[in-house]
Amino acid sequence: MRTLRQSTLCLLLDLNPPGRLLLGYKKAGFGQGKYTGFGGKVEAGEAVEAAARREMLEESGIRVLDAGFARAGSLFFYFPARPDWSQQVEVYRATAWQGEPQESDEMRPAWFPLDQIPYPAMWQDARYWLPPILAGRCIQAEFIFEADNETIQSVTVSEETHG
Ligand code: 6OG
Repeated sequence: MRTLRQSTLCLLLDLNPPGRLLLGYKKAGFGQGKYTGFGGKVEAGEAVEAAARREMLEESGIRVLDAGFARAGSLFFYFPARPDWSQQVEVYRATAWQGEPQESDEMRPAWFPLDQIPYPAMWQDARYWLPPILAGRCIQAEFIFEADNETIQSVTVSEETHG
């Protein structure tokens, strides 16, 4: 069995009340037409955290700062009908940064108030894992998709235990 492809997802949170989240409208490539966090493949020999920072900078022009940058959990996505889409995604939360969001070839950034997250325009998994992460929890979640590669067939979400 091959090991799962690893990728990253960075959630930039502006904690100034009332709080907002930066998402990107994906203009091309995997997940086109959806709002997602910023991220992508971990390169050979690259630390996962470094990949999360690099992808954030490449896709949004934002440089995340160490203060408030922390892992928020792991998501496992399985697409039985498209095994090449299956991946493990390491999620990071960032609350301090330099720069202004910039549109790139791949993404058009947009801020959303925390009570107006555009779930209908996101991958269907987001409504399961994003709320606990926005609430500050660290989670592990697993999603199996139907043959349409959109509908969720099964979900498990659990809080990560630290030890
Ligand atoms: P690359 O294809 O460039 O990464 N991603 C997913 N996000 C959600 N919410 N659901 C999924 O499956 C996802 N599969 C991947 C990880 C693409 C970016 O999209 C995220 C990366 O940030 C239903 O490796």
